[in-house]
Amino acid sequence: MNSNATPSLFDLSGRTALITGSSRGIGFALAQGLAEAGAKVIVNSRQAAVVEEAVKKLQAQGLDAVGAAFDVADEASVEAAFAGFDQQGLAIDILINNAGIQHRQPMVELALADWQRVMDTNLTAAFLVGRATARRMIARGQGGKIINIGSLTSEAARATVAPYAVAKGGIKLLSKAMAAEWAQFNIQANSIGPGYILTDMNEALVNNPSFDAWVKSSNPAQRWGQPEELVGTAIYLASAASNYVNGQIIYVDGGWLSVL
Ligand code: GCO
Repeated sequence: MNSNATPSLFDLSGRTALITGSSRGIGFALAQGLAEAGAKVIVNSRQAAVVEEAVKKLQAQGLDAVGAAFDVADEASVEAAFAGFDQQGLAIDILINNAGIQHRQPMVELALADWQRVMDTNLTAAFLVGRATARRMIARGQGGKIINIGSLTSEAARATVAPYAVAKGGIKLLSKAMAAEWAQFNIQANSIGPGYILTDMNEALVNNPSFDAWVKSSNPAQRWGQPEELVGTAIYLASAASNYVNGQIIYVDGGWLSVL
């Protein structure tokens, strides 16, 4: 491949990307990374104020960013948001289902409401937003990219995070289900499985010396990952470079799942 071909392969210019839960952490890093690769990015969170703050940060860097505050776990909120995109002429070419929450508690103590809240945000939301996105991609006849954010717990469970792990296991299979139904419409749906990443959600773990030591001794890189280290894989799965890749999960975990 000549050197002139590579930049267009990963270039996201002219594409519009919705990244759910992108006011901070992994979502914000992915929004920034896709914008730097040329995409127009739609920043999402439930709260308008944090969305606006994140959009301003990206715009201050000269990046093409707009905001959309809606609750990804609420069907009516999702449908209203997409009706708004339709009215604004915002056609989503790339969806990253990133929104997620964590709840750490032994199952025998876990309330059904907490189980349901995690499942609603970490799994059902990806279905709701994915469905709204795919309906429009299919209607437009141009296909597109869906990236669902999984976890190491898409592959193996850790005690006290059952609803999170079950949801993330579901995310892995949801990408495969999306591929099964939507590949014929030139939609590629894949997952990214981050390892232990330095984010607000994991602050309590980072600050726990024994947990911190466990993370560093459990992956051959012997360190936590940075949110920005997920951007390259996201650009790959969001770009023409992955047009024949579907239903896969790529673990960005320092080698954690590959070694005993
Ligand atoms: C936990 C963490 C993990 C990480 C990540 C690992 O409590 O174990 O929150 O769930 O966030 O998902 O891949």
